[in-house]
Amino acid sequence: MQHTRTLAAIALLALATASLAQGVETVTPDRVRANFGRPITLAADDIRAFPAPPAGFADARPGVTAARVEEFSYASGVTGTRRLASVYLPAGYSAERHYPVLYLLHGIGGNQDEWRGYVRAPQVLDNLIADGKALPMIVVMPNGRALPDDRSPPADRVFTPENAAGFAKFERDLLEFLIPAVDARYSTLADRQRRALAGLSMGGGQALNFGLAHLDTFAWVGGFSSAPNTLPAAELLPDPAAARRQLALLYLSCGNKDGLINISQAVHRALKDHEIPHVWNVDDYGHDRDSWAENLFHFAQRLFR
Ligand code: FER
Repeated sequence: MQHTRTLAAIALLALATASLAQGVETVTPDRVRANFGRPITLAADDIRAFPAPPAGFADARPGVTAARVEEFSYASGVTGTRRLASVYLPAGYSAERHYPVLYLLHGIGGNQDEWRGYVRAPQVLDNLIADGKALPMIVVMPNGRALPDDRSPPADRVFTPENAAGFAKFERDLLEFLIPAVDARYSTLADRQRRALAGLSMGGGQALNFGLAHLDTFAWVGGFSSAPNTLPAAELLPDPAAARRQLALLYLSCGNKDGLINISQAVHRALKDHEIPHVWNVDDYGHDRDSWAENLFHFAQRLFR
């Protein structure tokens, strides 16, 4: 009897841990397929908030000095390892000046190179900064999978509870280890008004979950095509008045051909219900890099103003 009860308790605990580990539900290939395949219902306000960026906005432009993107490593007490981040230092970076910092988080299969290589974030930012449309800023692109082995998994192991759990564990890694290490190494403006957190897909869910839970650390938060790791609205916004008071910018975007749009729609609707000002930009893409590059273009221009 005791034995049966103990086993039942262990099973329950294992279930609870597995679902808590990624915030909402256990990741399995079937669930993921179902999530991407959900029917898309668009509301009247699910529309573009801004005109599309000019052609070439994410290409290296003659005459625009490219930023330096360097590899940064830090000791993590979460994983017990040294972990890597790609750090964008804007053209003309000087230790005599201090810069605001954007933390930019990748998707479920990516790593610290996804924003740099796949999305071409450095080119987007170089062009905006050269044109005076974005303020010079440091952009930290970490590895958001806080596991001892944080390499991008092979294709057949991307959508597993183990991989997804690493993304939840990144909350403490970011707050307790990465941010202090960045502020120690670089010439940062180390206060909430000068610190932003944004991400794409799995990283969008992380940015919303961690950013809204730590408004004392981040005043600027962006979720692009946020994944089902995004917490339910009631958990994301336990204190709507505090969010209203403390957020400098909350930015949500998704493509109207992305099967995950219902996640962002639910957050947008809750924000509307609570009268929390935010940007809601729905473009014509699917779950694509084009949407992420364009939304970085729109988001970066509005940061730290
Ligand atoms: C899911 C579907 C997609 C999920 C995560 C994703 C947590 C992430 C996709 C991405 O990062 O591109 O059901 O569950």
